[in-house]
Amino acid sequence: MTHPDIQLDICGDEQEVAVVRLTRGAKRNALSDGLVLALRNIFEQLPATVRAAVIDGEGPHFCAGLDLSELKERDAGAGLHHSRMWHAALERVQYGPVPVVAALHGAVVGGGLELASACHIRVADETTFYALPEGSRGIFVGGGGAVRIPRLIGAARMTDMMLTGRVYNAQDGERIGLAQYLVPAGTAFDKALELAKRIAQNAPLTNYALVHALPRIAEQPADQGYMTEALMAAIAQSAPEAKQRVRAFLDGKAEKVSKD
Ligand code: 1HE
Repeated sequence: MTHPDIQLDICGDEQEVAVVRLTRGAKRNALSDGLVLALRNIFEQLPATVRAAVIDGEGPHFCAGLDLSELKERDAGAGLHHSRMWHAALERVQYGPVPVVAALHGAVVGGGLELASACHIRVADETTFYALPEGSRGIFVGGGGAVRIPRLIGAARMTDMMLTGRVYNAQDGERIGLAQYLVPAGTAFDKALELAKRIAQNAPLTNYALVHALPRIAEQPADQGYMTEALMAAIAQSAPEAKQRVRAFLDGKAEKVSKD
């Protein structure tokens, strides 16, 4: 199922990086229902060669959130299903087959911030700003933001953003944890692609552990978390690839950790 407002490109020497681009710049990449479903579909059907993905937005803004022109009178049941449709799509991003890097610029607002929060790494350029205008539109987050955003910045900051309409700029966004990387204007995509190519070189089982095990371990009570960690560690280190990588280091053939 293709959709005119989203594009998938596969790149890298081994077709290892998927670039998913929102292409609805004229509407600030506002997420219509069809676009949300198409996003889900893309993450459900990534080619087997893909080891990492980048999400990017065309035009001056990453994403203006929910397509407000579709926000019709919904009864409670329809509203519930609409929100659950977003959850299903963003769940495929967060718990899909590969780590996902968001390349942020301009507005990252409402559902756009919810989408960015479902990604594993956020790279923001200096034009980026973050807001949750749901409060001023008389609605609430519905795309998983109430779960994911407090885990990035804490419930108190999210409450402030929604109660007061506070907008965080790129510098402050990086400081409070909305993005892990802050880069010069116009370079977020290049940096995100560089990181995705680097991530794609990791052992697949390590990436799997980071996408699927780590967030669950972080939610577990400590004694269960330690046990899940031990099981995941044992599985990861049993992979032939892990043994080869450790051997390469011991033989002086692998990259050392360097601060430069
Ligand atoms: C839209 C949308 C949209 C722009 N739905 N059409 N999100 C918001 O409340 C954010 C609303 N948008 C904005 O505040 C601004 O558009 C921006 C700061 C993102 C960008 O400003 P600007 O000056 O570059 O663009 P613009 O002139 O406001 O918008 C260009 C066009 O995009 C215009 O349409 P046009 O036909 O007049 O050209 C806008 O109407 C259209 N547009 N944003 C529909 N969001 C799962 S629940 C999630 C809940 C939410 O996400 S609520 C927050 C919604």
